[in-house]
Amino acid sequence: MAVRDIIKLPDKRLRLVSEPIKHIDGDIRALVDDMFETMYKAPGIGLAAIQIGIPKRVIILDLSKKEGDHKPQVFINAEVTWASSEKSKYEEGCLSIPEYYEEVERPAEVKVKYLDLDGKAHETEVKGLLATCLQHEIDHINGVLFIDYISKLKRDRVIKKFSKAAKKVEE
Ligand code: GNR
Ligand code: NI
Repeated sequence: MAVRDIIKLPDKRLRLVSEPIKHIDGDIRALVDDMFETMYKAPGIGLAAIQIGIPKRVIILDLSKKEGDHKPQVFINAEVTWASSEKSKYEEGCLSIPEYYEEVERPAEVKVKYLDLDGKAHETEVKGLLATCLQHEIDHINGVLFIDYISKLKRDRVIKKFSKAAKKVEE
């Protein structure tokens, strides 16, 4: 188990479309373990494998509120199969865009098809924070970021800020 580095804006790998998992083997289980360790340390409530530089369709979530009371969830090859026309707004953040928060409007309810870590198929209808987070993570595995839904002015501003910060580190 290991904490991995989380890649940040403007890293181009955040725009990759991640590859489906063909076999859930020991390598995938080890990846999931590292992802949980990385997410809990950050701390965050969700993580997609691409955020640690691995372009595979693996998502983890833990929406439990109390510290120490973990409710880990794993979604392999997740896809949205239905979205409500009703929308909901939530102030989102992203570990790959640290300390930046903006309100995002998304479908209030979605149906999501995925495999669990045993390779068993599920289809679940979700709403609330779970719906928001799952959509945020499924976007990651499709190369989409929450800033893609805000105004171009705000998006350009945040990209510029992170690009400057990255240049400073290079110097
Ligand atoms: O930790 C996270 N919090 C969060 C808050 C609102 C909407 C989405 C999220 S996901 C984020 C972790 C992350 O970047 N996952 O990709
Ligand atoms: Ni994110």
